[in-house]
Amino acid sequence: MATWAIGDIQGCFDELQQLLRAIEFDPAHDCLWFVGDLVNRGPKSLETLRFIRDLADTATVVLGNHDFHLLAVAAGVGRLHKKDTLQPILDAPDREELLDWLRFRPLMHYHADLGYAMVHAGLAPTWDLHAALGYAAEVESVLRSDNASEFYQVMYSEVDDCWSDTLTGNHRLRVITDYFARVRFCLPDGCYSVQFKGPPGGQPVEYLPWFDLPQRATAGLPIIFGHWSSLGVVDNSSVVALDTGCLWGRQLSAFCLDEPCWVRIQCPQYAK
Ligand SMILES: [Mn+2]
Repeated sequence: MATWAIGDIQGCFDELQQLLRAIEFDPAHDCLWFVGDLVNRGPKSLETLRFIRDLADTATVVLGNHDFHLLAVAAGVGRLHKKDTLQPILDAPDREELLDWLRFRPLMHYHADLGYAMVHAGLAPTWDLHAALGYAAEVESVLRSDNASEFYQVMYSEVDDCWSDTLTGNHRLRVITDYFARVRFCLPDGCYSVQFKGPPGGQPVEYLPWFDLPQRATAGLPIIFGHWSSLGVVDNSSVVALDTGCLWGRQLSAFCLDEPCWVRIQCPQYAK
């Protein structure tokens, strides 16, 4: 029995299967955690979504920004971008079952026995575990409600912002979602920017990776995350970065939570 966390798949279904063979995944005994962005940009988003949905309780998934984008497009709110590869899902006979399953996934997962939390992108530095799970639940309840479309309409505003517990309504939901599903860099006061997407070093000096902020309230809790494919390997007692850029021709990674170790496979077919 093992629990493995797996990086951003983004429709790279064949590489996921190769990785599962490499870790000798046994669905009868093992569990998989997925950091989100199951779909988009890669060639087999529909196959990926069906496969992970069919894993049922064997798989734990948190939502990433590409998963949110799929939900918004399917709801008629978001528009497909040139590089999106979501059309086969939108055309699938089982699309409603797949989308319903997806919108019931959480934004954050925490497992007390294993001692790990998982998010797609990051957390606000002032949130402790309890607060973060509560803020995630606020967005989750809207995604699962009839009001999800209103939220999708505000979700895309690519503006920098700051968490405050006084935020209300859709603004509050968007800021919460930005931390969980989009954040990379923050200022020392915890405000975030969604403008800088490269590796640390290319951002203005006053910005830090969210996990490096001093006095981060979750500093004692190991956090697994994806989203930041240009980050490079980060594996310390505090955070484990799992997006190792399969979609960009680098690697798809699995990290074993029981006795920390890595398995990676190469994705050379996507290098251009
Ligand atoms: Mn992402």
